[in-house]
Amino acid sequence: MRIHVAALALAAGALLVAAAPAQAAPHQGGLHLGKIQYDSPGSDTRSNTSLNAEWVEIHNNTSSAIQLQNYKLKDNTGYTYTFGSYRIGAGKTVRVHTGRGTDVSGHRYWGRGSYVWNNTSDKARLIRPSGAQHDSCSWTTSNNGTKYCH
Ligand SMILES: [Ca+2]
Repeated sequence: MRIHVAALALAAGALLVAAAPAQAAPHQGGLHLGKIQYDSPGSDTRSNTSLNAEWVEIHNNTSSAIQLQNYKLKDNTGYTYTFGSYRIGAGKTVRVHTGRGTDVSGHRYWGRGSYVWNNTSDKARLIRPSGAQHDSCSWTTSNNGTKYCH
């Protein structure tokens, strides 16, 4: 009888553990990779407009501003974008475009002359100034050009 009760308690515990991630699903929380438009719409002409339509968003889901200086974005090949001084406000998003442009609030420009994020499959990594990986997000062609990371 006792064993039976213990087994039930274990089963109930397992259910609780299984249920927990679903409640936290909408956002991973903290600072994280958000939406990624890895396939610039239309043909890949390498025009600056097309390059800038390829981007990665980083979302600050915390209740405080975060200084992103020396945070890095990195692809599978090892291409790296390093943030200069940029304070991302609480609940704010910054979009890092592949091409050239003038940095403004909410938009940073990598300054590349060619695409960085592979259309077939790739993985974006957000690296802390210490070099530790903070977040990552990968995709394949099945994501139809835009990946929503948590
Ligand atoms: Ca691309």
